[in-house]
Amino acid sequence: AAPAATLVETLKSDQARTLASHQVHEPSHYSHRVTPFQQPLHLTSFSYSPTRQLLLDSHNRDDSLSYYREPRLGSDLNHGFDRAVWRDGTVDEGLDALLDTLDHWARSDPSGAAADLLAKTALITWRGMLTKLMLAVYECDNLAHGRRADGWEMNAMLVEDCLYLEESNPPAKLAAKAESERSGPGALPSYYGYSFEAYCTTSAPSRTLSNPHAPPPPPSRGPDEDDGFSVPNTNVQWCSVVKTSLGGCRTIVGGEVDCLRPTADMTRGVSTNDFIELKTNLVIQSLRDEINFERQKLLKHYVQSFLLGVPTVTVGFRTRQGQLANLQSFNTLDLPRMVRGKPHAWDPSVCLTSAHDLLDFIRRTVAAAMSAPANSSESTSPSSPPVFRISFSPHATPSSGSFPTVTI
Ligand code: 0WD
Ligand code: CA
Repeated sequence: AAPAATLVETLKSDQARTLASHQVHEPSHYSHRVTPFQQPLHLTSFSYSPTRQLLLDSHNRDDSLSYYREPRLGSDLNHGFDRAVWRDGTVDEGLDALLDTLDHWARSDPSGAAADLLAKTALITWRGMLTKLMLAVYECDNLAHGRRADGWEMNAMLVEDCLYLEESNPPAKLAAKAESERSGPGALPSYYGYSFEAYCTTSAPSRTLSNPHAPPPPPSRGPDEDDGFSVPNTNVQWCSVVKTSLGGCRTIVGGEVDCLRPTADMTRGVSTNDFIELKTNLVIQSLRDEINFERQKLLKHYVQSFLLGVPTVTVGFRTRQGQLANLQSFNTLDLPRMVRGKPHAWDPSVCLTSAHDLLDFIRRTVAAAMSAPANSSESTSPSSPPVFRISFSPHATPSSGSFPTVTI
């Protein structure tokens, strides 16, 4: 059976009411259409402080920004594990930081151009949500090939023709996730990612605003010789807010950026050209590892980075025990060519076209439900628009028949 995905119900009434389902087809179904995607343009930024305070004023919004420095091979990614500070994962932050930032950004622009841009925007969301929409087609493909496949749930709101999408995080789900991230068997591997970031970044490049052409900071020599390693605090984040357009749909996306190239010149403003995404991966030891890396990891890294205009993905390959064994940088836009023609190839235009179809389905279904006369009889207060739950299951579900779907 063809794989697919379904959107569902309003959350206002507690009973789930399925509004419509949308099948996600096999990748080849989408390969004959091209969906344009506009190069993302950085609009503004915000930081989360070490205590998870939201910083969005012009004097502090870049406080958590950091710069790349070359880590020393052999670095021990276990370093600092016992002292790390972990964000409170049980708090559902929703879209608050993004919306507060946009509000502040628009109010700080006396020309009104920022407010005009917001008024014309048709979609506002986190980059992570668009990543999920773009990868759904390949999750179905994973399932069709007997591999592990992930589903997801989001909330959608339509306000003045702008669609807002956030992750659906019921308290029980957040609590379980937070618990397993910190104390489960995945806690250490997840720490390795944060530790790698700490080895690769520095908050204070040797270049300053008054001396923008000083050489980049020296490479880190590891914690034993160098205190440049600052113990990870997962509260700290720097996020870029960009504008783009997906298949003609004007979109604003917020996403976390790990660091900037050391040559970035902030006096000229922020450019996505300087963004670097950091990843860790187990060292590749077999053909099977290599295929898995190219089919699963590079696809995810590509989509995630592409959506924010991040041109470089730097992967730290580590041993099971957490020693940094190797380092490799990829040009994001070269990644599709690396897998083209291989049996496990993936196609970015398939991701874009299937995501565009999904967004179109979500918007149409939500708009129809909101204009339906039946809706006015429900206890929806006029001041708060209804929230719709979107579920994607790559697996067959009773409501979707024999194939997987996205349901509202
Ligand atoms: O469930 C939530 N409420 C989520 C919130 C899920 C994912 C992200 N977020 C928040 C982030 O904290 C940030 O403020 O949304 C904002 C933007 O995030 P994004 O760039 O859209 O997130 P995504 O692309 O999914 O992930 C980027 C990074 C991850 O790095 P890796 O290299 O693993 O992709 O965001 C981090 C993580 O370091 N991250 C999170 N940070 C805070 N809360 C979360 C999370 N739940 N999940 C991933
Ligand atoms: Ca990262």
